[in-house]
Amino acid sequence: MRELEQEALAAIREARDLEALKTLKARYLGKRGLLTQEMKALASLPLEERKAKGQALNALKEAIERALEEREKALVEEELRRALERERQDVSLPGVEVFIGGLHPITLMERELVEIFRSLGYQAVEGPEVESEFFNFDALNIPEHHPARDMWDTFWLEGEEHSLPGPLGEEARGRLLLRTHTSPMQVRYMVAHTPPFRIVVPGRVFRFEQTDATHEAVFHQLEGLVVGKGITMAHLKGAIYELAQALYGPESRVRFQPVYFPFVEPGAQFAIWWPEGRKWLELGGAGMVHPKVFQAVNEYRKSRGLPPAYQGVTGFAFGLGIERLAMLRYNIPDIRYFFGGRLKFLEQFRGIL
Ligand code: FA5
Repeated sequence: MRELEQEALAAIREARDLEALKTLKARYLGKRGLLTQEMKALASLPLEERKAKGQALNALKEAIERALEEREKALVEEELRRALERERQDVSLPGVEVFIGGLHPITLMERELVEIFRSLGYQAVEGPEVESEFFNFDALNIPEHHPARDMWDTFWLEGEEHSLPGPLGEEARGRLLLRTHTSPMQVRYMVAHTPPFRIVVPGRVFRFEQTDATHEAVFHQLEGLVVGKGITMAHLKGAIYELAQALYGPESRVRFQPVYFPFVEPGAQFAIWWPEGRKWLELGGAGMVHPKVFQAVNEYRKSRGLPPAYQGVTGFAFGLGIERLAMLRYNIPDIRYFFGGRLKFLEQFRGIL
């Protein structure tokens, strides 16, 4: 029996896991276990011997049970300790950077400009990038074969099968093209609305042009249009002045020089004084809406059964390039970076929202 005891206790102490412990329990205490068999054999012993051996066997059974219990507790604890070790997390480790996108610098600049004009009471609207010849040229007093069309080298769409909705949901007239400026939205907006109003139109425009560090075939403009009774050139200058102040602070100034655009009279090109760089930035064209544009709008409205609405009013319009301002704002030396599709460039604007 001593042997049995020693063997059992040693085996239990060395059991590697709960499974092994279970096997040992069956081996000693199970229905056909070693100890159980010894107990059964008691019946055949003489009384005195039976009593003494019975006590000893009971003591051994208790000892084995206790040993099993202890070992089980130890194994469970061990397993828990190992699990904790395995799943340990070091909260002091530096985090893994999560990629979040950012806004494109042109979008950032565009939003900044729109916000400036919104604060001056302008509403922002958008027009289609595929445009008809009528809105991009004819209605803006640039008829076919007019030399002024050469001011804008155009990407034309091929074929006759395309159709495009006009400002009133009707089919737009004329051949289709990629708009060469945001000015066609002047006509679209006027056809569908009545004055007075103040709008800005941000958007992408296209020109069939050789590119260089300051010229792209795809770029962005912000158009402005204000129409109402008694609107004058002074209001135009005031609007551009407010833009300059908002962009470059109280030291900034504005400059207007006469220039020809078919859809304004008088027409001007304007520049803003950039105090930090100590230079004039040529931003775009502007002027008073040409009577012929109002006339084209009235005629269009009439053909759709709408009253003229553009009589006895005046208006000013401007159109400026957004890339130029973004290049200064973000210190970008070449306009071709914007849409060159290089991640290294774009990643610099990560997280700027
Ligand atoms: C126009 O597009 C006129 N629609 C502006 C206008 C609107 C005049 C309303 C009067 C009334 P222009 O072609 O000059 O004008 O272009 C305006 C501005 O767009 C330019 O001053 C310049 O800042 C920018 N721009 C023109 N061509 C390019 C180009 N290839 N790449 C980048 N920016 C350009």
